[in-house]
Amino acid sequence: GMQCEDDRTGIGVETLKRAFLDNLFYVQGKFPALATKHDYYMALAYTVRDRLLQRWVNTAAIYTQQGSRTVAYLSAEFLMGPHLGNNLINLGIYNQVQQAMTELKLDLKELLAKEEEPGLGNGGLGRLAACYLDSLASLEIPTLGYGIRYEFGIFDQLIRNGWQVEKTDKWLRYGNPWEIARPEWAVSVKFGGRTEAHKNAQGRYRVRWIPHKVVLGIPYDTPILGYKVNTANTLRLWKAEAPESFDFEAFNRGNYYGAVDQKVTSENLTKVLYPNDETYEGKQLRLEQQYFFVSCALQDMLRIMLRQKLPLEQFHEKFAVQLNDTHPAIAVAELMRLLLDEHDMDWEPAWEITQKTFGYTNHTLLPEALEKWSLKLFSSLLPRHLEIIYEINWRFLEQVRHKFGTDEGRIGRLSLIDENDGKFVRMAHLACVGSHKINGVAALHSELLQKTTLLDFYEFFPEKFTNITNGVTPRRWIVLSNPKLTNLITSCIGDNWIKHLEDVQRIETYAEDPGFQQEWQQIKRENKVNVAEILLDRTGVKVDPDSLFDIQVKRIHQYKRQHLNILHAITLYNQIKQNPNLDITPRTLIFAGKAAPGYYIAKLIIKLINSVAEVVNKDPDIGDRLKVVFLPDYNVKNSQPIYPAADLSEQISTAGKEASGTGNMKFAMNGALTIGTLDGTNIEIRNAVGAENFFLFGLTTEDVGALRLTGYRPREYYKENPQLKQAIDQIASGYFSHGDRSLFKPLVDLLLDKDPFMLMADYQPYIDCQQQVSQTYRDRDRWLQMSILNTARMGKFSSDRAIREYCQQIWKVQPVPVQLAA
Ligand code: 26W
Repeated sequence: GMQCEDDRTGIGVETLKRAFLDNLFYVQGKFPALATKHDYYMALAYTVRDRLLQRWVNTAAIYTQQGSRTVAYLSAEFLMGPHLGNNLINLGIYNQVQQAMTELKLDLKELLAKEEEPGLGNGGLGRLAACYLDSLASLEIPTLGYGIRYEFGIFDQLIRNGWQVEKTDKWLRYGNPWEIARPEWAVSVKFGGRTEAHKNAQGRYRVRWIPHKVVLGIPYDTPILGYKVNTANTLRLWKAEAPESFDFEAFNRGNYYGAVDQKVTSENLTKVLYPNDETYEGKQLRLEQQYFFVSCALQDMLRIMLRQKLPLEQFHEKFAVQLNDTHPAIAVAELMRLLLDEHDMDWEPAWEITQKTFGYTNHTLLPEALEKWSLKLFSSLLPRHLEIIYEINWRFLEQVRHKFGTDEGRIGRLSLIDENDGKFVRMAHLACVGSHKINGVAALHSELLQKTTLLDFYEFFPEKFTNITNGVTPRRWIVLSNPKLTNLITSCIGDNWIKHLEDVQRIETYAEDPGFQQEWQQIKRENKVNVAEILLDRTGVKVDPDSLFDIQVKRIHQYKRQHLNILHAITLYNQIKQNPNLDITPRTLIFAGKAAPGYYIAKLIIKLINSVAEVVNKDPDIGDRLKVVFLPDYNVKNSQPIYPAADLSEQISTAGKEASGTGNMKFAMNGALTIGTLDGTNIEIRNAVGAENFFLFGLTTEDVGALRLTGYRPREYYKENPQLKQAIDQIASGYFSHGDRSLFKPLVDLLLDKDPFMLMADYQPYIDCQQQVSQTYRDRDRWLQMSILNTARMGKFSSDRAIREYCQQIWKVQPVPVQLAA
């Protein structure tokens, strides 16, 4: 009846209260006297989910009716972050829900904090996928995100005695109200075994794959609502299960324990996210995960086509499939296999469809990140795919010979098979050959791809290459994270900027307005007080909200140079110690980020940060002039208050190493000034905000290359620079490690002998630039004007702009507006 419908869709405060109490009773099985905070969170989540479902079902109905062209975004990682707050923003009901909770004597903030975030990603690449899903829905583009439903996402980080300790992330422990299992759409995925030839009905040779094992893929769907539209797209994540028939009946008759064993092995497939960032490991399970979700996704797309009665020859017209790095690149061979072996297509049309279907985004130039699989492993797991890859390679190299003649050097460099040192399948090469477009994620990165890593491919098919500079969603990274700044901006220029971030430029006229500056400063201060409370609560360190908040938050990696930042901290410390009355600009240095569990030097850098923090923070000579804090367990939830509280954003990677960076955008949008190198998107941010509003330092990519060639001698910088020498000597002598000289020796030796990321060369320019930062911060009006101009000029870095470019340049897909059925 009417009453029931209204309770599940209505957005008035009274309706929301009634619906919330109804869900508490009928879903959680609790009445208020017995309910925990978590019960209240669940009741609210289900109340919000009801409102999403109305839009989700309508969206699905319209896409099915219209047979809409659809983007399929294939990614091994989706770092979504908490759903509740974001859904409240996108539904436009944040304020009503806040009031409803207040009237029920509950605190919305506390309930939001109860959500366990789905940390199904490592860092930049996974979070980019999440921002892109938000923008795709907000731009009303039909989209399916396909990935893996890891039972354990990225580990939780504890800090014990200054060291990182990893704990498994049990995010599903208390249930996940945002997903709906769809076992009716399960698919089978084969592994191992052998192939054999047979003839089809027309007497043509075909190949049959007789697998060693079969695993079931069960899809779990999460609705992805756009901002103030009715579009709710789907994130479809696959869980591996043992097929009942396979293990319990035929295969293991009479062997109950063997059968259970089989089940455990199958379910291990989607058990855990690999926590490596930017370092490839040739682990069998990782290749199994990649093939599993890719096969599930492509079979799902074929099912959708068959249901919509579309001929498979139109696959590339129905779906634009994007490969998020090479992790899903096996899709090129799998689509070929499905079309050839399972749908009886011939090679030429299947190959044309395949190339027209895929686009490939590259996210890294680091050689240690490029995926390659040994032929031994590959052939034992995916024997049919290896045959297909050989055939693709043979035909491709024929074309290369046709264009360039027999240039064996070039052919060896382009081959899908690496034969330099053992034999490997090169996944980036498979992705390049199997796609019609290849893009980098920032202007510099795309240029370097064409000039270095993918030069031979660029020379062979230059028309495939393009750049699409990354972006982030202003809904999560401004509206949800920084409500106070959102209100100030909206009170000046209305709220159109939330959908069209270019419009935020209109606040430029207030950049020198004293009243506006005053409010801007007040908001930044309140955001800093908030983070000061979090730091006190999580680390016990008390910081001064009036000090300059200097923040570096990101995965810990040598190329990102957190240790350069620490050398600056030590330098400031020494300057104060040498001159106890020194009138310096007080600073709080905040660090956060996880190290890959097997990355020894990164873990040592965490220990160094905490060791320096311990000495600096308890030294009475230092007082409030310098504090160093490491905030444990950096994740999406913990990061949201951080960006709005920053005065200074540290983006100090060695030039040429950071493909794009996206944290750099989140900081600048929230009014932080950047100290950074000419790397990744820093370059474009600086061009947008103006060179006079950006603190630039350091070697350029060209300088780095030239210095390497002429022979880089890091120890010379150390010998010739007394401040640098003092800092390094202190680390080496045990000054920060209770006299232990061995602790940091590996790091010190690395810096003085090899210094692969050129900290020694960039040290003095960095220190000088930081001095400029300190000077500028003392000029309050100047700093505020710079801060306002940074926010005002960041419009380009909305993921909406990036997604519009993908739609036009790569996917050729149009919006499909959704109306709600009455
Ligand atoms: C196979 C091991 C492995 C795992 C993850 C290699 C590489 C990765 C990712 C590609 C690492 C990653 O997240 N790269 C980051 O992608 C962001 C989004 O484009 C960029 O902003 C970052 O600069 C880039 O480091």
